[in-house]
Amino acid sequence: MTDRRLTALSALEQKVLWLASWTIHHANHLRDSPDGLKVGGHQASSASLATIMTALYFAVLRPEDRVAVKPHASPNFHAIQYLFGNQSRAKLENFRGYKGAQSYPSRTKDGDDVDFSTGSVGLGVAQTLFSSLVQDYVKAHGWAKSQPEGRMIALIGDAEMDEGNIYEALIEGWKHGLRNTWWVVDYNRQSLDAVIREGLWERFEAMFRNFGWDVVILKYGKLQEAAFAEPGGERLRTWIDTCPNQLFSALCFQGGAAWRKRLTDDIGDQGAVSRLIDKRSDDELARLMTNLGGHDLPSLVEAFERIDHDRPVCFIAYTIKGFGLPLQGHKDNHAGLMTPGQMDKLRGAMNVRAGHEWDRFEGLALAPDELERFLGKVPFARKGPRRLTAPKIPVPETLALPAQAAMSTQQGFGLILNEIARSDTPLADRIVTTSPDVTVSTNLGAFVNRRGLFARETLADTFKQERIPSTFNWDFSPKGQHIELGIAEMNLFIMLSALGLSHSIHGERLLPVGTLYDPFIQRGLDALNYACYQDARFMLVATPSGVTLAPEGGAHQSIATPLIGIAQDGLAAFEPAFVDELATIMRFGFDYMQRDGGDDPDEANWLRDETGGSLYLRLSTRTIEQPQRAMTAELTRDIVNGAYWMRRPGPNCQVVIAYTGTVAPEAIAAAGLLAESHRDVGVLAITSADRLNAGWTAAERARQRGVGNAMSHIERLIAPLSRECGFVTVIDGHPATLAWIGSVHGHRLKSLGVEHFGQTGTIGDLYRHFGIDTNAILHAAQAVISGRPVRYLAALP
Ligand SMILES: Cc1ncc(C[n+]2csc(CCOP(=O)(O)OP(=O)(O)O)c2C)c(N)n1
Ligand SMILES: [Mg+2]
Repeated sequence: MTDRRLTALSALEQKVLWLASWTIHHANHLRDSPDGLKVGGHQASSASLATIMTALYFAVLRPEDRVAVKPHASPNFHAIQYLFGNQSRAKLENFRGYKGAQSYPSRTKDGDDVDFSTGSVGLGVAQTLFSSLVQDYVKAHGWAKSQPEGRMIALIGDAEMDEGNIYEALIEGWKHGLRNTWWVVDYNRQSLDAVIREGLWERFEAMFRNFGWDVVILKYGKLQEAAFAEPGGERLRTWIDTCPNQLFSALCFQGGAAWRKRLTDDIGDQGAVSRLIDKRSDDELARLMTNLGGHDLPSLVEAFERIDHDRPVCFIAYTIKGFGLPLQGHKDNHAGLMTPGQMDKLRGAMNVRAGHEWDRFEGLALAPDELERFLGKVPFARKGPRRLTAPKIPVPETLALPAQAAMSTQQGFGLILNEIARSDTPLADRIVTTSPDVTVSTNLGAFVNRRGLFARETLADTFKQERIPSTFNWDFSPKGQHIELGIAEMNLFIMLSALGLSHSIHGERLLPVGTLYDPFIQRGLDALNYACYQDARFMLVATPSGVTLAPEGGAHQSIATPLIGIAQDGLAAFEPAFVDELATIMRFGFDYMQRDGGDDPDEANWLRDETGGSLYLRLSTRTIEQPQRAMTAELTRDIVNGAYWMRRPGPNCQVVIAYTGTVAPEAIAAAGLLAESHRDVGVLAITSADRLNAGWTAAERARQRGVGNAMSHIERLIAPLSRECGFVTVIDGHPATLAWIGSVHGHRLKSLGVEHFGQTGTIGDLYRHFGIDTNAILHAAQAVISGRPVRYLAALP
């Protein structure tokens, strides 16, 4: 590296460390913080990565590269963007404040070009891997020709490597021939609570090599390398190599005199090495001992630039947590904060005048115009903001509906996708399906038969070649449109997150459809939440669900997922009962996924209909009779908004049965029986408790803020009912999903659903057991109707 480059990079490294520290200090001590909350976890963690991030952002990265930054290094990231002119002083001053720079880099909430959000450790790491696989997918399909291949880079805390989802991703990456992925482990040997186990790097090294990764260990800086070449240097190296993590950290904290004492005690009577130690001042000795690979700009830049292949690389970079700050190395430093006195000292050491703390080039050895020129030439920033866009893929007015008298929604899903797969449309070409080893059992088989599996290299189905009859054609090719995953559900969600950001990261729109068994949403829930937080766009199809899967296994029954569907931000949840509803919802979904999420949703469109989002369809394997009806514009709109009258209540309606999903036959049968004793019974088909509920709360908030005429879909639907009318709700899921409807206009309501799971049996057995069958609905109706008794009641089990 030339001297000029090194001088500029060193100046910027100093500035990153300063600005990040000042940002945190400002948030803690200089901003009004009535709740007294302090910024913990950032100071030491950021300092640990300051050199590595300087090397990457100011020297190594290219505009097409994408980075997931360790959550607590977000002050470094914002400081770097500030130096590039992409982040404002106001946002830095308001770090962690309302609409200020975010604690953890956020794609959706930060405005300074964050590539991947981080926060829940481990997820951003895996996201880089899947994003690289998606880049391969896009390239293999002949798209994004003008966009150079980027490297997907994760900056990882060493304790973050404890997260299991990283290893699940590693396996998946190996299966798919992962390329262009760099993981840089900030090996500071400290976590939140403690100093980590000895020798962990050896396990990491062996494991990564095992999975075909190149491993680069950055242990010593240039100063150390030079000292090792001096007489006695080898002895010093051996001492460093065998020094326990705890002791090394403690000495880093204590500084030069402590290093001298310890080294002299341990190896100081050995001639040459004594001279090596003695000829250095305390400061020089401390600088030498803390000159680890991860804090040495020339070593880092060289190591990164030496990579001349596209195989994945793991860099294990030795660092010191809190490097360059008075809390460096202390085992309690995770939440450590610098005192105003310490900050003054740092300010002095960095030549920053009071009142000039935010000046970009204050106190640096290099002239501002020279640094400005250097920054102007930094490759990473040459193209400006790096977010890409992609046009919308047209979605036909309607999706072809399978014509079968009786079907399950799961079966219908497979048939609808099959029809799309047969069509020669951009919609069909841009759909990419993926599933964690449940492709066939969630009915994706027909789509995969037509559109093939994706792999960078063609691989024919041996069974087909051998002419062994099989329902499924398992051919892999670069043009395939199904990405087969192993069982790990976390991988499904992070894959959907990566596929669902393709328009923004790779400049090519994909319409991802992922399937899994409904209960296993809970296995991957944090990753699903992460995908939503990043505003990735996908259609999640979960089937089978509830206790309706009956004999298939009590362990697989899902109860909580309808509530997840309501509560998960960024995800519009639907649970259709009939396949024509499903086709309507999927049609809406492919459009909704592509709507522009640029703005925050406001009170008027709380349903995010303008901003769009992802979808969750909870489907079932239960075959039920399909209604023969025309899909009118009104019905379409109501299905999308969350509910419609399956049987419109008359003027004397005393009871409404509101159902969701696969219990439709029970609800309709109960209404039929009730009609014999009670007039005008209504049946409300709820296709989305989520959207219905969101609309209601949004309208209420709007009214509270003065929009007097705001009215939601559910309010409008039930407005004609008298206050005396009772409600029975029923769902194969937690009864709280629909219970809130009683509060909309103050109706008496009984909510039926499932609260315990694990029992197997036929659907009839289980509906009776859990009290969601026709008889249970009649009992509940009896409880909410005043007056005449309900006929046909049998005893409940
Ligand atoms: C899934 C998850 N669990 C726990 C946390 C809380 N947490 C944040 S950072 C951290 C320790 C991180 O240690 P390391 O990855 O080594 O980074 P360092 O602090 O050394 O920079 C923990 C436990 C989190 N952010 N995400
Ligand atoms: Mg650490």
